Amino acid sequence: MSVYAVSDLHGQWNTFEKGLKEIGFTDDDRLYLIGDAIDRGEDGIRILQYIKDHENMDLIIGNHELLMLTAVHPDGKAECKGMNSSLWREINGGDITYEKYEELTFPERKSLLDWLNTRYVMKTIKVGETKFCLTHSYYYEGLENKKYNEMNYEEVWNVVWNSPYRDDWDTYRPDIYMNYDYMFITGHIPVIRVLLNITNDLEKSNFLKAFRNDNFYDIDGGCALGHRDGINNGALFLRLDDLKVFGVPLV
Ligand SMILES: [Mn+2]
Repeated sequence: MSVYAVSDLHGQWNTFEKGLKEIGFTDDDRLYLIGDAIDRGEDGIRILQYIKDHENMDLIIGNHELLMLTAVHPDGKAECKGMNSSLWREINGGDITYEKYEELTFPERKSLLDWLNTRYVMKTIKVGETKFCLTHSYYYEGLENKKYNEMNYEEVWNVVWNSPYRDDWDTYRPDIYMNYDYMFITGHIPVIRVLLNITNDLEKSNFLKAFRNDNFYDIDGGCALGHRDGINNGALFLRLDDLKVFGVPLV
């Protein structure tokens, strides 16, 4: 049995499905999707449903799931008037996700929301001798292993939006976690963007590979960018048992 992590699939169902085949994923393995299953691409709801329906898969909340949960009606009605509805649908590519969500039956919507509300925001797991902290983006001591509905909005917001690798934000500090005992697995900022900040050279940045800095991994392969000429993006599956990375180009 192996444990895998992937992040930021952003509605790219075909790439997700291809990745599961390429890693040879079986019912004995485990998979964590570290946030941003939805938006920009069209099949985010399908990805969420698939993860929900598999006991050996789980989702960690990302900023796009936070946007959705604070945009749609909390009771599962087909209504999108929550505080983040325009931020979600107009700015962050949530329109296509809401369209698909609306097509679900009321019980399906309700059950999907109940499930999302009880997902973890930062999850710690031990694989072999290594302690991993799975978080969409940021780390706050003491917020490990809390579910979305056990945290307040600001706490969740800080974990899923702040980033040590976003050079235009106050939280930019790539060495911030080195004193912690975890191996951090995150997404949120496409690796190509992190590398461009460092190298300022597209040729040296344009690989479908994970980014590692000591005990910090970024496995956002840039599905959010979609198909773009000259950009090698896709999904990055990381096997936690041996830290092997499987790059799956966008289908
Ligand atoms: Mn994100």
